[in-house]
Amino acid sequence: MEEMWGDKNVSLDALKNGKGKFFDESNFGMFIHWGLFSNLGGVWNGKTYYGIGEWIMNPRMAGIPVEEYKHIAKSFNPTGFDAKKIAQLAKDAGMKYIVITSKHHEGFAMFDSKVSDFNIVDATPFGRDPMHELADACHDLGLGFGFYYSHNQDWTAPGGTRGPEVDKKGKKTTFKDYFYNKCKPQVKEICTNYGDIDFVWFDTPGDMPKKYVVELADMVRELQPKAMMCSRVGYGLGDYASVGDMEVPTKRIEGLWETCDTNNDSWSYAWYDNNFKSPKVILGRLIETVARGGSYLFNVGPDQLGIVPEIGAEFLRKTGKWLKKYPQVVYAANASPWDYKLPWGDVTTKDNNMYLAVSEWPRDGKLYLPGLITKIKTAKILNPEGTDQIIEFHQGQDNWVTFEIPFKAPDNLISIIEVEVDIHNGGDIIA
Ligand code: H79
Repeated sequence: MEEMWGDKNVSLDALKNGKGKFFDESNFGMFIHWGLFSNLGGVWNGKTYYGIGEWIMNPRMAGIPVEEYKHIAKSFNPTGFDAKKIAQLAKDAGMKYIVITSKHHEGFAMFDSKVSDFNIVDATPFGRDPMHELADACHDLGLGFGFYYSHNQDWTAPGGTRGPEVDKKGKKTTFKDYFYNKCKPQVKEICTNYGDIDFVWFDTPGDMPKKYVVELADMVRELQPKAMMCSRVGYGLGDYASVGDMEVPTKRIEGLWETCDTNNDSWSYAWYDNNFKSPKVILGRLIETVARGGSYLFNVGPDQLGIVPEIGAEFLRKTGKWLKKYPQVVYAANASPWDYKLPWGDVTTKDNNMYLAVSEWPRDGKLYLPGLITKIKTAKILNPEGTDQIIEFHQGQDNWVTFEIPFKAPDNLISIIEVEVDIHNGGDIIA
């Protein structure tokens, strides 16, 4: 099956007509993978399966039969789920929006669905609609909110891609049955029952027939005209491009785009996975994404009780503390003049400033910038807790710039040098 990722040919309308403004300026959001698979946490019948946890049902992992998988719902009781706490975590991390899995490939609806009773309200002892609670919490904190919905794959619904081929009565089903009996009506539910939503995030369109993709996209447009739709809906539709899973592009990409990344090695919770990205790594990947012109959607995986693992949560709070010190480096910031990462870090721009985000602070007291044509006015190390430090620089004939910097890194995560240049002089900035 062909995965239609990295489809960069989406419409630029949302960039031009203002609909994409919030997305364009946010640059940092929270992705949440939470579903029935979270109740397993990577374990089936006492055996641990390593890999991405939300794929545990797949034959390449545990290969769980549909009826046995459905049975997992009976013990799914995430009483630790606290929507306000999760929304507050996103806010503390400096994230501007949340996108959560309303239905992943497993086919389990994490919302109150009248379309299929394989949902969190009807099939579990929990009996609450956590999507409603999270939508409200985001609204209260001024965060954007949206849903992930796997529209093509459905491993438990008859006719869904990689799903059962026959219905309960043994009658042969087709993708069309799944589309009209489940997919489209459920997407209608998530686009109707949760007020205005900001994102609709489809995934893995594969070889889903175009007519269904168009029909679905048209319905989303009609029901949620302000929602930003991700390009993984398929066929070049959508308002912004989504590059490959966990991919930080190495070259600039024009237009609105996002990369999704995760805080450890899985999207959904896996008990053994403590390989959490540190605040420095998160910030480095966020800044690199913004420097290539994109937005960074960073995932957490709440566990079987609905709780975000604490190590990852703590790393996110530390990330947010740094962003509070240097918000201008990320929010509404634009791409680097350089089309690539530099040896010591990366560059974002805003107004007439370039922000040199130095993660590998040079030990020899000199920091180089290659091929800068436009003249530098001032350069200073930002020190939000004290006085900014003006630094000396030399802009040579060959356009190389040398900054004289202190031997010790000013910030133990990523240090920021603000360089004022005449970005809008109409001429070239770099050689
Ligand atoms: O939701 C997350 C993933 O579950 C979803 N996209 C992100 C956002 C996704 N769908 N498909 N894929 C990712 C790629 C699937 C990779 C696989 Fe495998 C390779 C599936 C089977 C072979 C990984 C390795 C899972 C099982 C073995």
